[in-house]
Amino acid sequence: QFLQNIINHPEFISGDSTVDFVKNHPELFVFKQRKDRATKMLSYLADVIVNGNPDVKKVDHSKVLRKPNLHPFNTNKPYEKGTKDLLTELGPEAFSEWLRNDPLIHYTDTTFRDAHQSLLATRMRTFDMLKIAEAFAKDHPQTFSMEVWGGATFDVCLRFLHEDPWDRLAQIRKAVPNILLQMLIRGSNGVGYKAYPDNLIEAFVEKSWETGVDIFRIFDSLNWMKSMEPCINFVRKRTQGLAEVAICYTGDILNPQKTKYTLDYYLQLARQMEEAGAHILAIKDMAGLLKPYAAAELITALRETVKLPIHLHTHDTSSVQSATYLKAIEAGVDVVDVALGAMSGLTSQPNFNAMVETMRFQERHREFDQKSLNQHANYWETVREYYYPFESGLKAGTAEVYRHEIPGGQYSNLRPQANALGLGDKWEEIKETYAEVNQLFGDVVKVTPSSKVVGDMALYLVSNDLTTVDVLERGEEISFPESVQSFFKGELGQPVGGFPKKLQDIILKDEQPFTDRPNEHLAPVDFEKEFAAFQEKFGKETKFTDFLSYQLYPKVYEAYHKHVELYGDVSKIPTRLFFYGLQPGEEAIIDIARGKSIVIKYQSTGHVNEDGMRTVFFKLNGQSRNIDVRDKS
Ligand code: BTN
Ligand code: 3PY
Ligand code: ZN
Repeated sequence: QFLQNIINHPEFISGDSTVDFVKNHPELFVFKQRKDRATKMLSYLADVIVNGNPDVKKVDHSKVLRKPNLHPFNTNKPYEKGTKDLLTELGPEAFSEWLRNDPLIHYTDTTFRDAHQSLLATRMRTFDMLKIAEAFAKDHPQTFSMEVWGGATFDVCLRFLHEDPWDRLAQIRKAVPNILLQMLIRGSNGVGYKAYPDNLIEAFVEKSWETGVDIFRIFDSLNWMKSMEPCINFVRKRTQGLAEVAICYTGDILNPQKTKYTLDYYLQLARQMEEAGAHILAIKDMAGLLKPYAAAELITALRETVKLPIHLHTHDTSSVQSATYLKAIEAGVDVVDVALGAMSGLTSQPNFNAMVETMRFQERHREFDQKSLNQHANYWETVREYYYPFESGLKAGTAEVYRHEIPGGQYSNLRPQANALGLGDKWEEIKETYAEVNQLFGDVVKVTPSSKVVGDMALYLVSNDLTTVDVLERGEEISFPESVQSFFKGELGQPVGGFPKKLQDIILKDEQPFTDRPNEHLAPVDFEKEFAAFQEKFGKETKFTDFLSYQLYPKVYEAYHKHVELYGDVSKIPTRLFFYGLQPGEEAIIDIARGKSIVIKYQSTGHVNEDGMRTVFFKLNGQSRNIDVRDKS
């Protein structure tokens, strides 16, 4: 601040300053506020106290939030060896072979990624994960992997939680050195919603591996091999991790009327993935459409078709997906994705605890300490309560999903989006329109980002009182949402069976679509030049990973960076305080760095003055500290 005051002084800027400049200007020593770490944190809390957290639309004052129920565990207990150690020992090829031949069923825990993406709009904070991550790794070292990164978490981390996603990954890695960590990557779309230059994806993959990712679950939102191939190669070339390539499952292979996504279609795709260098084959059933008897057929046929181990992922939107897992396990699937009790079910994954128990005394059972698994689930039950503003409101399983085919991760998002557009009471119509748009588009694979295109179109039609028939009959007069235009231009790649030509002409008007990889139209990133320019703009202390975040999400990163300048590292703030602030008289101890904690006591807030400001009175480590905040109401 002092230095800032000097260098911004007009006399100093004009070059008129002398050696006595500092002595002649005592006012330079009057600092508005010393913005140390603690003050920044107080500024954040003061703002939440006065204005609320802008991400929380409605605070329920009657909610009683229990203290997170963390069971006591011995931090001195050593880590038992796990799959991460095995991968290091064997290397990816031999590891893949080992997995394929291991007779017992394996489990991937999705609690840190897909479970909260699908139940709580991706809002789970690093703070709540870190409190239990080490205990999980020590209590359940026989877990196959933990999905902890990628998908929508990257964006939401920066945009809404104001956290550095790379830092989250590094910290989880430190707490979990023994179990494989996995991420979800959208092939050429990385962790974004559009195509990125190939060399950016390459750098992203390499840094992700260095920071802690072992398994890269690679998919393309249209099941387009061409879009996945570069990413598969980057994982093989730049890392010693595993390329897990995912078939996105849609439709119903048992329905003879459905001729697009047939068993043969999936088998052929699996062969191409094996040829492209996959270490593991994943079935990514993002909407939970894979029914039990279909799973039996699919897994049996896949085991005969490829030599790869098979990893099954589903969402329990219909509530019957644990039956799908049972059938898949009988048919020889190698790994299934589950989430800890309190974070499971409905649009999330099937229940880890219950699945383990179901398998007990069966041939393929893998032993887990059930009492401990339940303790972990209980922790999440209490933590989940803090996130009530982000619950989707779905109360029971629904067979409607077989009609609308909305992915679990999108479901919890589409509804608030609809509410925000004032379409809350048209939810039924939106789901139905989603299904109709899918047919209009030629029955496409729907998963991020293609699912977002279908969702945008459905919202657009409903809010403008249009039908899919109107689109075909008088589409010339309609200006379609940007994401829809971009999709039909080929910017997300090519859908199975191509675009419906007539509709494509209507939407693109005179524009020409492309049919090759959208990435081929993008200039590669000049890392040296652009990283230097980035540091020029955001400061020398920024890291290469910051630069990658910026490349993927420029505006989001910029806002995040500004937030950090104002408020510091808010990831250290306990979740209840982060979302709801403190109550008058409340005291909190916050660990702001390793071995360094501060005691904050919130006392009161003053009246709003003529400039629209309020003073928030705190005690920081027993000393008075006042923060002025603009009242935005
Ligand atoms: C899916 O469609 O398969 C998953 C959707 C993921 C939702 C994320 S959350 C933030 C962002 N905003 C959206 O509208 N969708 C994504
Ligand atoms: C994502 O891409 O975020 C998904 O979870 C897709 O299902
Ligand atoms: Zn999923």
